[in-house]
Amino acid sequence: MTFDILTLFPEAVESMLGISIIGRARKAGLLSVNCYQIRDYTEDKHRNVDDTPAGGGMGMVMAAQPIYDCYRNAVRNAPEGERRRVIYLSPRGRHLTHALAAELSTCDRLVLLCGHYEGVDQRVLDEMDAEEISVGDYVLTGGELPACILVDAVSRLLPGVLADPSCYEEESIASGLLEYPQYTKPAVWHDRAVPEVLLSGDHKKVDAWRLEQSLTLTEARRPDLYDAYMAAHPPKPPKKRRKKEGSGG
Ligand code: 9D3
Repeated sequence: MTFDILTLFPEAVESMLGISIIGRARKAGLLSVNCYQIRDYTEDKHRNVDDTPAGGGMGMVMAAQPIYDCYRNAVRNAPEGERRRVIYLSPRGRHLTHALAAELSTCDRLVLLCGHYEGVDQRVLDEMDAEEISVGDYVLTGGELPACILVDAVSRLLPGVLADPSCYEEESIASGLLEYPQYTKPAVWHDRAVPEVLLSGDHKKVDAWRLEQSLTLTEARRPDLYDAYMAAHPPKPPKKRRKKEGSGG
């Protein structure tokens, strides 16, 4: 998977994606991140990338030309027929979810455009056939943090990036439930004991406790997830069932 990130702050994006699991995966060649400085593609003598909005109003709008030339350069040597999506990180986009991250993880290349100022000239979004993705309903100052979030969420789903693949099969959001509480040593800290069942060595009991904790937490905090989970995991029918005799009643 290759991520091409078009931004006015390539150093910020590069440093964020150079560390920890993603940094290691890049060094291992499991994915590539290429950051492009949009300002390098201006034809303006002052290297401006923005201009006043057509029709008037507040703020500035990023001009089409530098973004488009930057984009063309990024995909210049891309193989014909690769699975590619162009994404503009935008507060008016479709929300990023685990399901969308999983879908994006099947692509060969994701081109990510980070906006700044009040927005981007609509014509370049149309020309690149960009889809818009948001990371939630709050207002940020630019698309760089959202781009890093997207790269992080997608990359950890790529083969080999996580040490233990069961991490993403059993994990909370992917399973539809919030995660149960975790503990480590010591067994007592500040008068607070690790729940006894976790020290019992009885894996069946531990699993049952964790599921129950997940269900309780999810019901309290995320009734939306809880209802969806219950709809997808109906309680097991009773074992002994008599043969149906008509519709009953
Ligand atoms: C004047 C109206 N503003 C929209 C509420 C314009 C505007 C504000 C902030 C346009 C862009 C931005 C910067 N935000 C992003 O680039 C962004 C974002 C976000 O602010 N919230 C959630 N997801 C995203 S993805 C990109």
